[in-house]
Amino acid sequence: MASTIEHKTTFCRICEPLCGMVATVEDGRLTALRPDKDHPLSAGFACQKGIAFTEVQNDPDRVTTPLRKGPDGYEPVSWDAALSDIAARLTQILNARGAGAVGWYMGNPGAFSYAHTFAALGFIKGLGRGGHYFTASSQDTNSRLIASQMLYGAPTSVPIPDLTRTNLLVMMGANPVVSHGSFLTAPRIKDRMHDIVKRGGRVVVVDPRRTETAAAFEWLPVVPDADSFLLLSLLQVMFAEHLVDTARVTAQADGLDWLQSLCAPFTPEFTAARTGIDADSVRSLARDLVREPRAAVYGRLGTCVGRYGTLTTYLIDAVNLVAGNLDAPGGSVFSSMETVGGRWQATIMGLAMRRSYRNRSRIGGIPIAVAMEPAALMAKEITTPGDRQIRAMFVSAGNPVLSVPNGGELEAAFDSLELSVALDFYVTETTGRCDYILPVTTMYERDDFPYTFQAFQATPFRQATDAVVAPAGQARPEWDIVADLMARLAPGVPAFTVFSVARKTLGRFGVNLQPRLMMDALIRMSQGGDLFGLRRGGLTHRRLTEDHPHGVIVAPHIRTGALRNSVAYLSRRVRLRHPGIAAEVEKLSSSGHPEGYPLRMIGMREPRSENSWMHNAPLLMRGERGHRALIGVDDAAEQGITDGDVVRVSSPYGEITVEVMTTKDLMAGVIAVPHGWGHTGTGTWKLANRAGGSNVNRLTSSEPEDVESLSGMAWLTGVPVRVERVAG
Ligand SMILES: Nc1nc2c(c(=O)[nH]1)N[C@H]1C(S)=C(S)[C@@H](COP(=O)(O)OP(=O)(O)OC[C@H]3O[C@@H](n4cnc5c(=O)[nH]c(N)nc54)[C@H](O)[C@@H]3O)O[C@H]1N2
Ligand SMILES: Nc1nc2c(c(=O)[nH]1)N[C@H]1C(S)=C(S)[C@@H](COP(=O)(O)OP(=O)(O)OC[C@H]3O[C@@H](n4cnc5c(=O)[nH]c(N)nc54)[C@H](O)[C@@H]3O)O[C@H]1N2
Ligand code: SF4
Ligand SMILES: [Mo]
Repeated sequence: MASTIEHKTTFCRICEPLCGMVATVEDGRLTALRPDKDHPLSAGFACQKGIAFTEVQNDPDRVTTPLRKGPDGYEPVSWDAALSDIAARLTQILNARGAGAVGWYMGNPGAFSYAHTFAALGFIKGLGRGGHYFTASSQDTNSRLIASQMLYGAPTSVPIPDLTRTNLLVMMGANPVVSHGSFLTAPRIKDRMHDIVKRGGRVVVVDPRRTETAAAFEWLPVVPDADSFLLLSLLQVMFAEHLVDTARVTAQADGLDWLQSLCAPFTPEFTAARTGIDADSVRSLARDLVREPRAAVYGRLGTCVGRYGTLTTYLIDAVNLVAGNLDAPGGSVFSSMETVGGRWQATIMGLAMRRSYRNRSRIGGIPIAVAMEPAALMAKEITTPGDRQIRAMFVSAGNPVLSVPNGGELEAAFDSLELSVALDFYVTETTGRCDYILPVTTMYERDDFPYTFQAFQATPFRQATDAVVAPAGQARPEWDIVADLMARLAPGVPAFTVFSVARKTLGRFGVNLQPRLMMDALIRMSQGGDLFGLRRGGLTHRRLTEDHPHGVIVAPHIRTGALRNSVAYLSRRVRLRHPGIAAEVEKLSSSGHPEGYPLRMIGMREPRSENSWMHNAPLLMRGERGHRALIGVDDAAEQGITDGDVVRVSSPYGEITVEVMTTKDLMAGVIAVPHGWGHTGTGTWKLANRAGGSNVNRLTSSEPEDVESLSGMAWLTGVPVRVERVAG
């Protein structure tokens, strides 16, 4: 029989640019992926990870049937057997201890599936009060979100640089040439940054390492975790040199005087010793940011995961505001779907989130940022007895043993649970500790609309996709699994009873209550949408997939002069004054460095890794790739370390051994160690295990005092360490 070959247009959902892809499907099987030349933004670009996804899709190590842990390891079971047993054991735990005994951790890939996000949150909230919800955000973005909640009243109001129009882009703690951009959805981001230079502008990269991005543009080296000092001094200069357009800024914000006195002591001469950036450079950068009408400062992972992530992020926005660059073309702007009534959505969301922020984590008493508890405290939430001690954990799309501080502690904690369930397609260092692994669909086996990233689009753009292949084996989408489990729990759990009744009632009218319906409504009510028929030819979910498979640019630029829509405070004005921020400045000023740990550790993303989960794809592991750290040539020489040596890296919290390479591209006193390695054999991914590596999060702290106190962020950069050579 002749085989059928189809070419289906879709998009990649591994990282944030969401590059257009064309999938070759032969007899129902995904056999190749190539970049979509007709995608209006990615225009024929895709990276190695995106192309290699075929190998993940068809990986012989992939889990495609439900697995139950028995005395001799995992054995396949039916869905019915797995879900009935999970429901029964969960019911028992709920009856004995209540919803507070249950936790859910959703990892990074969850954010790329709207249905998954709804499922995870709906499940844990539906169990009743007290359930614990964790995500990768407390290792990634919560400081950004809380800075927004403080300044604009809603965590969802996150400004991004107006990439396509700016003439001066200051990038702090981001390496988009490798990461492809984060909280900034801009396919071909490197080209877009080169465009800035081509039109006569500048890109300044503030980073302790001369990264791939810094090497391509201007590098301004900074001591890890010292960005707050730099930003305070930029503000100090703007005020001291009377560069501030006070009328403009006071029209947008309240508390400018307060901010001025907050930064007054931080002259560039004072901060130079802390940041490694001389006073003249600070002064000229401050002047440039004010004088260039199209300038923006952008911070990302590196500025979010230090000890002062919320403060640093707050100060980035404050610099943009004070320099006159907030909500201005080419400045720092608010992208949004421009949904009808969006301003009121932000207001309601803001109220709800500011309310939930008053709740505290059981361990450590940290405010609950955006309804997510600090994952750094997850192990202690599992092991510390008392009311709301976690006894059952669900993990979806996450590998927290490798991604959360103090991986060793978390491993032991997982082993002590009464029930643990993973929704994943690999047996990993985390899922491999769970009682059950429930097989999920990959991104190409589900329909999607990248809801999470709509507010970060540098060019307002919509694309939706249908599944391009059927689920492998018995894999199911997360939403389906959760709905099935909910139905089996329903009788005992009130929220689920309501849910089941609503589903059944709507079902009678032919409506299948699915998150897709909500996405469709959102698309229809937003910029370019059909407004439920009021705008002829406008977009719907179906029109997007059928008539616009390559996606649609809905506006050439982000709308500016619309700050009021993004501010959720009833005043509609940015709020600068916050005692919590003043307290952080106080802490910053008195911070020190522990003795015996002369170096500071930073992270490093690699072009051929995606956090922990793509080390099993042969294409990405060519050339005997392994885990390697970088150390500066001078620091290496001092310890007698040469290329390829194995070193012991110790912090006050733990130690690892890792191979190092020396480089001239690091500031003195800094070592860079990639995360996501440490495949030790709990997982069954053969290639990943062979590559091994070490879990860098054995060096990071899970002590409540080391969790950032405003947002619950994990402390992942600028960690004090020392290095000793152990072998050649
Ligand atoms: N290839 C690849 N792409 C990825 C990922 C991946 O694992 N691999 N992961 C994805 C994920 S989950 C995310 S969140 C994004 C993140 O994407 P980005 O936000 O671009 O983050 P990173 O690439 O980690 O770059 C952070 C930079 O901050 C620097 N840095 C560290 N500490 C400090 C500091 O104290 N101050 C300053 N100014 N800089 C500092 C580091 O040297 C590094 O260059 O990338 C995504 N894209
Ligand atoms: N030291 C240090 N630690 C870090 C970071 C750092 O820079 N330095 N970065 C932090 C950041 S930004 C992040 S985002 C986190 C990431 O941390 P996590 O999200 O906890 O870990 P990942 O490695 O992304 O694991 C993703 C898991 O999801 C599975 N998966 C992939 N696609 C799907 C899907 O569609 N559905 C389901 N159910 N599963 C899927 C994969 O098989 C894998 O097991 O790590 C954080 N940890
Ligand atoms: S850059 Fe990200 S979205 Fe684009 S192909 Fe690579 S992994 Fe996929
Ligand atoms: Mo992330």
